[in-house]
Formats: sequence, structure tokens, C-alpha cells
Amino acid sequence: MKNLIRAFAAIMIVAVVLLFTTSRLNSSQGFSSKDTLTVYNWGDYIDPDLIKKFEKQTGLKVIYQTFDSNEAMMTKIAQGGTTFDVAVPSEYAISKMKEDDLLLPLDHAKIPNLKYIDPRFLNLSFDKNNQYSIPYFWGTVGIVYNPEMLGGKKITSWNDLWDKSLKNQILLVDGAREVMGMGLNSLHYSLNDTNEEHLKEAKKKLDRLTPNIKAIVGDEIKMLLANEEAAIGLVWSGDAAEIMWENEKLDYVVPKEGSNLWFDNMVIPKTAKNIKGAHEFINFMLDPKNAAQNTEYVGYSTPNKKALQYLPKDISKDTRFYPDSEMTSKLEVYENLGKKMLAHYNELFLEFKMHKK
Ligand code: N2P
Repeated sequence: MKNLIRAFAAIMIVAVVLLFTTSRLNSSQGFSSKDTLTVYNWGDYIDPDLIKKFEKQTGLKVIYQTFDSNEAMMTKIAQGGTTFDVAVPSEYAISKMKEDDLLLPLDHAKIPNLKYIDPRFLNLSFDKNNQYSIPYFWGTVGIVYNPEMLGGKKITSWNDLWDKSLKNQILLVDGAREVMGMGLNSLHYSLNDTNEEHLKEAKKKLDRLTPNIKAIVGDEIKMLLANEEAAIGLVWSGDAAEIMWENEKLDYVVPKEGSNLWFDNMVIPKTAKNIKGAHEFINFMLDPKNAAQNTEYVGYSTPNKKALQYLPKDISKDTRFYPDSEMTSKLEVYENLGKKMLAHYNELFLEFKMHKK
């Protein structure tokens, strides 16, 4: 009898423990969409402390996921498997997502901090009246380089990169528009060129750069360049800023043939589950103190005019990262070239990558 009681007690204990753990598991995984906010952003593009601050302030749990190209982000959102409440596409991607009916119109009444954004970054052609998108960071594409590793040589143009002396010295960011753009710009063609002959010529020219290319990489490009693993990198401006904080020897240049000016913006995908929380998050990121903190952490250029006042002058007055309108007017913004042409750019870029291997 004693044994039976013991066995019964043991079963009861196991049952209670099981019940307890499953209910805990449920409550930690089973947030309702009202309790969570799913954010989809570029890698290395937010100060994690701000996520914690937002969670504390709102009681929401943030599920944070990252991507490293507009193309990857768009594919995932269009597939709809994971639903996101906030995403951060660049301008041509926003135009395409609008076309594909993937975005929700924003309620500006819920984003009062919009008033802090410099009007220069509002009402741009890819989203008139900011109906669907709110500026997050902006910048250019250019070359970061290490003069010391180049024997004091200065880089000023895309065509400098084809120099025979630069064997295995170049790292490229893994972006189809950026790399194809370098090929096109080096030939004085537009970054939005759709002429097949020009595109082929650009691809051929890129193939000829192969001996000088050490690797095509993601966010690790910053660490590699700061550690002097290569002398030259094709990068986004904010990555250059961060590299140069790490290693003061390096410099950043926007090549003289021209380059890209880009704008990354917060949007709410149509499949969002927490629309109220999404507006709260957008407004939170626009708070000038939060925007300044984010800018200092990430290294990219803020479109938030008021936030600039909280930043050290050596950041806000650096014209390499805060070029004025006169300088930016010479640069090109990527256009939405349409589904077919964007796929073609990707294809050519992939072929180039294969050629490299
Ligand atoms: C951050 C990448 C910024 C992307 N790692 C520029 N559109």
C-alpha cells in the first residue's frame, strides 16, 4: 500500500511540475499581438538600449529581426510567413512595396514627433506627403580607404579601383544596386540605367575588377576594414563613419563620377498585427533624444533636425556624412525600375559573384 501511495504521489508531483512549466512556456511564447511588436530592420541599425527603453515605456515586448538587403526584406514581407509591424526599406523599395500593395497608410496624428524631421527629407518623390513612410536614416554610397596601406595614395574616383596595384585589396558590400551602381557610375552611366548594352558593359567592367576584390561581405565589412584586412571598401556612409571611429587612419570619399544618395524609412507592412504599437515605435524613434542616441550608436546620418543639436559637433558638422543640399543634388537616388528590371540587376550581380568565385 505504501508503495502505491508513493507512486501516486510521484505521479502527482510530475503532473504538477509539467503543468506549471507548460503554462510558463505558454505565457512566455504566447504573447498576443497586442503585447508584442515585431520589428524588421537592417543589421547593426539600432542601439539595443533603445529597444529596452521602448519595452519599458510601453510594456510591449519587441521581437527584433534583421535583413541585409532590400531585396531579401521585400521577398520575406511579400511571402507573408512572418508578419512584421514595422520595417525599414529604402526609397525604391518603398515605391515597389506601395505598388505591390504591401504597406498601410500611416496616421500622422499618432506620430507628433514627425515635426522634428528636417523638411528636406519629407515629401520626397517615392512617397508624397509621407503617406506610408517616415525617415529613419539617410546617407551616401562611397569608398572608405586606408591611405597608409596605399602608400599615401588618395582615392577620388571609382576608376581608381581598377588600378593593377590594388590586387586583393577591395571589399564590397553585398548589395546588387550598390555593386552594379559602381560599375555603371564608373562608366558615367546612371545608377538607374535600363539600357541593356550599358548594363552588359557595366557587368563586364565589374568582372575586370575581380582580381582586386578580396571578398563580398555583409556587416562584417566594418570590422575587416577597421582591422586593416583590406585597404579599400565599397560601403554605405554610416558604416564608413563607424569604421573611422574604430580606426582614425581611414578616410571616406564619394567618388567624383557620382554616386547614390539613399533614404531608409520606417513603414508599417499591411500584414501588421499591432498597428497602434507600430505608430508608438515610429514616434519613439523620432523623439530627438532617442534619435540622437541612435545616431551616435549606429554612425548613420539622422534626418532629425532637433536630434542634431544633441550630437557632438564633430559628427553633425562633418560634411562627409552630412553633405548639404548642393552636394546631394549631384547624387542619384535609386528609382524603382520595376519588377523585371530589378530582377535583372539582381541576376547580373549574382553572375558577377559567380565570376568572382
Ligand atoms: C546598416 C545598413 C544600412 C543600409 N547596416 C543603407 N540603406
